[in-house]
Amino acid sequence: MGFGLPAGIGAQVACPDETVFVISGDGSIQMNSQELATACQYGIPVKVAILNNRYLGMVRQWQELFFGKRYSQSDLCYEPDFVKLAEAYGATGIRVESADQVKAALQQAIDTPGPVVIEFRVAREENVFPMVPPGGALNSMLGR
Ligand SMILES: Cc1ncc(C[n+]2csc(CCOP(=O)(O)OP(=O)(O)O)c2C)c(N)n1
Ligand SMILES: [Mg+2]
Repeated sequence: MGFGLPAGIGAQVACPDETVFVISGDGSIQMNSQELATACQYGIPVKVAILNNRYLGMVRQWQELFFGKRYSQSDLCYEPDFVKLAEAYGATGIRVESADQVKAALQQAIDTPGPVVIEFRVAREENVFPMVPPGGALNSMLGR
């Protein structure tokens, strides 16, 4: 968590002729979102796609499946407005709220010079599989 944006900035500097996308969760991007300042300061046109479920989703999924849905410290419903956050740094912010907006938003990000943040609002409680239960070995993996 937090590695994506600085790594994407580095990749974009190393490959100035490529389009570089960072794909990040909403929790993860907040661990280094201040690096949008670096991208803006040095004109590094990295594109950031945030998959925003307003949870530390991996933690929430464990709490749902193994701890009786007792959500603790995983609810991120008090988050910044990521479009405004991007704009506050001088980047471009785009919000996607439905599947039919995805393609146009990606094209807009590619066509826009400079750093761009796209916030994809996704289903809050979608799960990700396969996963290994707490204390389990790989042969007890769920959702294979
Ligand atoms: C620095 C760091 N802290 C904690 C973790 C443990 N961890 C793994 S995924 C996760 C939640 C990630 O939340 P988010 O970025 O919103 O992605 P989501 O799972 O919701 O898609 C956490 C806390 C980690 N991998 N790295
Ligand atoms: Mg999340």
